[in-house]
Amino acid sequence: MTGVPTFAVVGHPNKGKSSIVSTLAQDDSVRIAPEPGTTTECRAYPMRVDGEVQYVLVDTPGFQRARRALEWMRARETHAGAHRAVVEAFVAEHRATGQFRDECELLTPVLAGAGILYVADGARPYGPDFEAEMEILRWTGQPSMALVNPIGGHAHVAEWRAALSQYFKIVRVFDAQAASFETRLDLLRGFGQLAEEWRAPLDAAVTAIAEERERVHARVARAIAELLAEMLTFVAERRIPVGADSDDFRESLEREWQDALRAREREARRAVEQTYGHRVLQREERPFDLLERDLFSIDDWFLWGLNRRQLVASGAAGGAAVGGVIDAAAHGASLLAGALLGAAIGGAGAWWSSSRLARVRMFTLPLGGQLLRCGPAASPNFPYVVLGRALYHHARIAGRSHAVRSPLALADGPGENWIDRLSAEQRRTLDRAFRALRRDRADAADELARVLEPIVAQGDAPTGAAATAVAHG
Ligand SMILES: Nc1nc2c(ncn2[C@@H]2O[C@H](COP(=O)(O)OP(=O)(O)OP(=O)(O)O)[C@@H](O)[C@H]2O)c(=O)[nH]1
Ligand SMILES: [Mg+2]
Repeated sequence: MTGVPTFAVVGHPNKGKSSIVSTLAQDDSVRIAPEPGTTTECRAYPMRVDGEVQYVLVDTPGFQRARRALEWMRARETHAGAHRAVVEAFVAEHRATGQFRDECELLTPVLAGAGILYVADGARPYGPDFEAEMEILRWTGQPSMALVNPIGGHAHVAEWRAALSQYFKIVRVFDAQAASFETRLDLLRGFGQLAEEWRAPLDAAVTAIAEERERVHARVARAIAELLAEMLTFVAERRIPVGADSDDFRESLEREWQDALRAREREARRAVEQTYGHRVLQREERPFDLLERDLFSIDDWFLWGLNRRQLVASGAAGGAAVGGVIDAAAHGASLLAGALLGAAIGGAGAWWSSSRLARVRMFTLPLGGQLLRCGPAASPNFPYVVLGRALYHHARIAGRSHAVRSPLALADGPGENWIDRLSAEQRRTLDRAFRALRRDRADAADELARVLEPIVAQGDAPTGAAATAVAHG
């Protein structure tokens, strides 16, 4: 039991062993599937922080014939002190014959010194079948803990607790898919209690992982600040022949401009996902998925945390006219009413429709020809929409267990209005930073990243909207 603390996750087939490995190793490449027998070989997943291995989780196949295996062992049992030797003999003998393949495979890392994490499903009743598995594990003499994974509910958790506590000193309920970051750290501290020599390395691992999380927040804040910097300054340009009618090019240039911004937003999302170690994340392209709603669908803007009061406030601060659109959308009124209201407030409402988000202007080039330019985004609301979307996406990713295999999707809205959670000072600083970005001030993105860091961290709260995983079938 020296070296890096190593834990073998063992149990019956299809009880969420691989899911627990995936969550605790923060690795979404672990194979997880609804059918039993998905994992057929042991595989070690090291949890690294900054390249340093903190602990190792070993995924294993489930027990297939535990009762027969135990019968074999019992027949050769001489005295309790020899239990481990009998398990070793069992593996040595059957490795060669290929019998009890799964039992041999899963017992190998345990006999090599791994701690045991025995996984049970709290939604299914306890039965004597499991006793043979637990008995065999006890015979190995390795430090052990039981985890009840409430895969389909908590119906039998109490019953399992009672049974497991006869075999394991520590029994915990741990939901592989819904466990928050804090719950995971807490479980790791629990692993440290299994053996004296594991306590210090696991405490160190918890510290390292928590510090890493802060660095992740800083990286995400920086990624979002850079996204905003580009979104607020981006222009699309096209040279057009002298004498050509600019109207022939206007629409396609606007489309190009919008597509570029959409692509930039997608890129930033991928960067955030990677930062959290979600490498193979799938997406649901459903029309009602909020994350897939179009950036330029102004009807949806209120969903991103804007309400009329805030729009007016940010508009006033930005020195531009704003107001109606979001209010109209939120109340289901027509855009026309919004436009009129906006016009009444500020006089100018050039960006009510999505195509008017950015102005298209024509320039005559000194050496002949003309240049059509679209952008940059002029609406004072636009940075709040981009930021609202980015923070919402971040919260979904930060709260997502690496064991979840369903596509990233949402059933409900961001709910709480994130802007309301900001302090007045934060709002003022944001507004200042947005204006500085628009003026292309060199340090504006740095300043914004600094303001965003605590806001991003706030979005990673364990009880946030992100904690509710959406399961699809
Ligand atoms: N809802 C929910 N489903 C879970 C949870 N843990 C596992 N599952 C699902 O249960 C099924 C089996 O999960 P696995 O992690 O592959 O189970 P396993 O014990 O490794 O299975 P084998 O490798 O086949 O022995 C998968 O469809 C998982 O998505 C959980 O905490 N909540
Ligand atoms: Mg598995």
